[in-house]
Amino acid sequence: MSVAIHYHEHYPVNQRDGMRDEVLAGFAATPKHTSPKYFYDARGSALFEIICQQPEYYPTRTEEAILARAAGEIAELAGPDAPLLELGSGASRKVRLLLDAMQPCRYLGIDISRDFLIDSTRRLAADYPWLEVHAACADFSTPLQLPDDFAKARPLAFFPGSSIGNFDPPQALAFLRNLHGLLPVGSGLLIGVDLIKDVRVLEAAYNDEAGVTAAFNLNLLERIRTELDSDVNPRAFVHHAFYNAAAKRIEMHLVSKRAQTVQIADRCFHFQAGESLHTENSYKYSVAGFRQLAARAGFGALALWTDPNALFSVHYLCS
Ligand code: AVJ
Repeated sequence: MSVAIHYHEHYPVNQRDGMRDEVLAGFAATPKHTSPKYFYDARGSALFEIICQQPEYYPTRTEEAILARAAGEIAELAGPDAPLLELGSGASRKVRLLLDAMQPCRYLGIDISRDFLIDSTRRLAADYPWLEVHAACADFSTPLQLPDDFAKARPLAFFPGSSIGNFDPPQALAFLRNLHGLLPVGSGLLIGVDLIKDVRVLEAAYNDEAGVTAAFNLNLLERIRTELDSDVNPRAFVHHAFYNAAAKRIEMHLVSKRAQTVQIADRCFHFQAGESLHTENSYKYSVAGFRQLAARAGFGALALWTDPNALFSVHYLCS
């Protein structure tokens, strides 16, 4: 059976040119860095789903347990007619808990990984025949736009998984302000935010025994090699992830095993032995710290849920 979804094209058409320019600029900078949004090609999105199942990676199962417990309350806060909007929908698994509780008429999934997005929203449409399913491919580092049906109807926006943690605090503020401007007064933002905790628990989550996070990190180089005409060899780098307590963030790096020169699109970049490419930040917040940030973007705090071990938080904010 083929199921119809409504697809909205938002992503700049020259996706690959954008990636090439950004990757070249990041490799030319000191220290070298890349944006975590480039992790999510088809293989990267699939690896991320496997990370979510690792015993050390507590955020996914903890957020799911919180949502399972809070879904009824969330549905009441959102009201009976709110369409549901999901930012960074990925495999669209967690949102099923909200769909079951809210039974909205319309759902819009937004994600940067287009083929993955289309697959998962098709599956959603097949499993929820009463639901009008929309999909839009978009990059959250540029201002978002919403289709009229959603922007005007006081939607509930759902931003799960602590994806907000990928932004540094000024970017997170800009993102929340943009969202606040898009959501009419009276609409809600349900957002999952990872909490500051014991450094051993944090570091284990980004250094799983099975090596899936390492493979996810190294896949970025494989993507650069195949999509950007590069000779970079992922095996010449090692995964390194640690908690930077002063900055309240997990940092992921790819460390060069030896001195080497990497070519990308006719440009050469030199790595010293032990030099790193900084590939991701994942910021952690206290409840109060995140509420402060949200307040500066114009959001009020309506409700909050955490788990018994205070690993993860889900905030219901109002616009
Ligand atoms: C999707 C950004 C929330 O920061 O935990 C998981 C990505 N990176 N393991 C996170 C990620 C390495 C994840 N976010």
